[in-house]
Amino acid sequence: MPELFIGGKWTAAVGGQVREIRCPADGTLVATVDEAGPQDAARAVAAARDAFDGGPWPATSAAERGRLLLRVADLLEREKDALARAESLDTGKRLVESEYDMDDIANCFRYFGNLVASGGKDRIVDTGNPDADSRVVHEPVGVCSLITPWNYPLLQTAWKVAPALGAGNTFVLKPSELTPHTAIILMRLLAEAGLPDGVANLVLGAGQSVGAPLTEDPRVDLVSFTGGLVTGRRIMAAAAPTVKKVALELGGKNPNIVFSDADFEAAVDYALLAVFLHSGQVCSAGARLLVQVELHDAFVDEIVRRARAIPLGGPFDDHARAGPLISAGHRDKVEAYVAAGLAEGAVLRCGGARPDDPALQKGYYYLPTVLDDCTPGMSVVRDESFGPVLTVERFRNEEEALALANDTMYGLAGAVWTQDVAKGRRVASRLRAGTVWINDFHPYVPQAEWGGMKQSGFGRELGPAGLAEYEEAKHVWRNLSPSPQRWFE
Ligand code: TXE
Repeated sequence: MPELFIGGKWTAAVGGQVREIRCPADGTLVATVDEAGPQDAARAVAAARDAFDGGPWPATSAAERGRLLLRVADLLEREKDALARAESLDTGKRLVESEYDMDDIANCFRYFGNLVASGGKDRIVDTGNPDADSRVVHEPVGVCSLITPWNYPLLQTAWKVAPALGAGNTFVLKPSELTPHTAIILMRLLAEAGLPDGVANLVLGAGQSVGAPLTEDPRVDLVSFTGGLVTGRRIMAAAAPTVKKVALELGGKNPNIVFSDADFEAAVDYALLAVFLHSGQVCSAGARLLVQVELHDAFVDEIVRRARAIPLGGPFDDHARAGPLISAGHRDKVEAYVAAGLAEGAVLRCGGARPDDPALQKGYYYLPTVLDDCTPGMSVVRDESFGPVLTVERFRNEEEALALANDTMYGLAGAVWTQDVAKGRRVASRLRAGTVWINDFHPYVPQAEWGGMKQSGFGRELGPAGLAEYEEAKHVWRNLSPSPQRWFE
């Protein structure tokens, strides 16, 4: 069966192109899928436009839209095993991590389903004028281009698709060309749940040939993008001529601040989780460890001891705790950042190489790496390496910790470790980031907004604001007893 989904039909690419999808853990061929081009992007936008302008979905009641999202959540649970397996084959991620993701994805649909069905957002405005009826209602934005990355393929998709549908929009989804499979399954489930034809459309392919047209097409009203900073800047520029609404989540270079009064065991454990989860390919990864000088030696020694012991392996290796990087090119990039850091004076404490294990040679593995004695000017500290690379900097006091933490163009997430409640709160309030954890790292819930400050982007996903991104507020004023005003007399 062809893999593009346009106007309710499965279709091949007009140009007849296909792409091989290979598992990053060992390079084996997962499948060959249709590779769309600009004409397919245009067909998909046309279908989404028709479904918005003339189809039933935007006018469907909020209660019914909410019910559909709840049905999708049930179907996602039913297909959890197949989805998790597909996600792991595409990404190389451990199966157990994909299974966690699938639970979160069903919960995301459930959250937005309930939020939408509960309604209550529209309001009557008290104008003080008994002859006027003034209401503010919420309507869908229109046709949305949803462009997603490869690190959490279906999760990032769910954060966009669930609120976009909940608000009554139609969309064209373009997942990363490296990880298309769970998006294909999602389309089947949306159709099974009863979504009308043309509301959900899927095109697969490269950023330049399929993604870019989705950001330029005048028939598109909104672009929601999660991915890299450079692509985000391009998308913002591409959306400007037609003044589309844009929401961007562009990653981070997130500080993890550890004060000397932190709970040592817990802080070490979470510092490892912060940076080495999914081999660092997490937008909120705690890649910059800022540690108070008194604690530095003992803390970093323990991190290094434990980082050396992290077993690497493929998605179905029960013994593995971390997997490969997404591609050979991405591993090259990570290696270049480490090399630059070392050239600039960082001290290699562990890792900094590919593993020797013969069983791992076909995958894009890279050892968990700790670089000590880092300074704010180093490129490995400033830029998102998006790999298993922890940089360590020292600070003397709270002011210095905050100055280092905020010395970044990004502002997605950050954490502070201290047993002093007031200090934790003070630091949290002064961190310029969209999410702050105190004595924790990585948890999120669909009820709470997610997004960045500074060049991590703008707009929010999840939470009530995550739904509002896909809505327009409209003021409707009704004059109950119109009479001439005679303004010009
Ligand atoms: O991302 P891209 P890449 C960061 C991370 C990584 C870097 C580059 O630092 O090393 O980005 O990764 C589509 N118009 N993040 O190159 O290009 C592309 O096809 C429209 C952080 O893989 O941003 C894919 O679907 N779309 C991040 C999506 O954009 C375009 C997660 C993301 O790919 C396009 C991933 C264009 N001109 C990487 N060019 C996070 N925030 O979590 C590409 N795309």
